[in-house]
Amino acid sequence: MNRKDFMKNSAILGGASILPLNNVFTQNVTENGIDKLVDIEGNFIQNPLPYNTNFLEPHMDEETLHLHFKFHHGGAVKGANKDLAKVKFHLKSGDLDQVDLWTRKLAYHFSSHVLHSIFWSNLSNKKTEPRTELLKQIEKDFGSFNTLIGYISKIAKSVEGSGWGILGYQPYSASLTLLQCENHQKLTQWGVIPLLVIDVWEHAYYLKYKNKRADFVDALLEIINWDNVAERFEIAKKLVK
Ligand code: MN3
Repeated sequence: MNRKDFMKNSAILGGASILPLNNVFTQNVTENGIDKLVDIEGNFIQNPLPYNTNFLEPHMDEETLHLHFKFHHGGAVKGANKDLAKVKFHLKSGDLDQVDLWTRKLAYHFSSHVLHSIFWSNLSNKKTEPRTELLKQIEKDFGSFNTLIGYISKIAKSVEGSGWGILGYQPYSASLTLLQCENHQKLTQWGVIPLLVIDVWEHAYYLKYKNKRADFVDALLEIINWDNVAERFEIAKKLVK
């Protein structure tokens, strides 16, 4: 991102214009302030990782990050494009026999694309903590930052099967809320905008952490980029104004 684009995005972020130029999220925001996940023709696109594949060592090993980004996230993007093409094909042909199948697949693949795109930007290689407006909202909705950490940790570790622990902004109640998402698309609340997502599919940790999902979640919670979560919180509030 060049300086001009950065200033444009910073203007959208309002008070967040003091963010450093190398902030990982500012590389991927659009003029609307949310992640750009489609090209000009509406095809789903995967943005490059905002860091090298060894950036999250030792918390997330390089091989896992490479495989996860390229094949799991990348596969979801390919899948979503195929699903959308199939939906359009069936709508055009007028034969709707298969359209329910591709609609379900699109919900699964595109939700995976959204969550993975947020996930990469949520991580850092150093310890940070929420400040200012985000911290105030956390204290209002959960009591304290420590309580939130305990809550999201429990939610993420105890997902049944594959899924995500998610902190989101719920515009209908103007509050933060947690979701224990199964697969990529189940157990949501309508309207929630994800701010922080923790991938607990086995592909996210099995090479390094084996069966110890809880150890992986504990390690990830040490490297959350709370500045990124705070940016997402500010954008979420602006989007629904
Ligand atoms: Mn994953």
